[in-house]
Amino acid sequence: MATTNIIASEDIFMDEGDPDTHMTDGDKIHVKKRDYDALVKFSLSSLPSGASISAATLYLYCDEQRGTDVGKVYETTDSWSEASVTWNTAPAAGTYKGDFTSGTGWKSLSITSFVVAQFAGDGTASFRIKPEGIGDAWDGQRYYDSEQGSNKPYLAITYTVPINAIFFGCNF
Ligand SMILES: [Ca+2]
Ligand SMILES: [Ca+2]
Repeated sequence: MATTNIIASEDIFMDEGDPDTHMTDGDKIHVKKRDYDALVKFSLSSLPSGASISAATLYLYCDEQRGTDVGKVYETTDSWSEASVTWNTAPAAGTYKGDFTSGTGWKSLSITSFVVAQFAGDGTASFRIKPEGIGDAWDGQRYYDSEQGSNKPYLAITYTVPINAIFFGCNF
């Protein structure tokens, strides 16, 4: 059994009210009822091939809670870049994974089955995080992104590498 923390490779937020403008990367990432969604991407390439993932948990650090709205986490696709994505070019939210809790501090959500599928598939896992509601309010959460000096978004992964995979990986 091994554990590893994988820091986000890309993270950014988009503004529905300014849908063709790219938000400044390196700012903290927001989900706000009016009008922000966030994207976070992780490369799974540092995991050994043949690894069997038994648990994967998404962590983001919330430093601002407005109102009671929390971030709702959805699977999404990987064809976006923190250097250029806008609201209008961002991938749509896919399957809903669950909610973060309200309040500041580390937020976490178990996303094991999605990470297992992405590791077996294209090797990259992306999430779109949306506010709980829509409407004329700034309610929501703000998180550190990976350009910040600390508290970066990460995946905590627990895995095993089968003995036969280790042996067959060697050149005897
Ligand atoms: Ca970023
Ligand atoms: Ca993917």
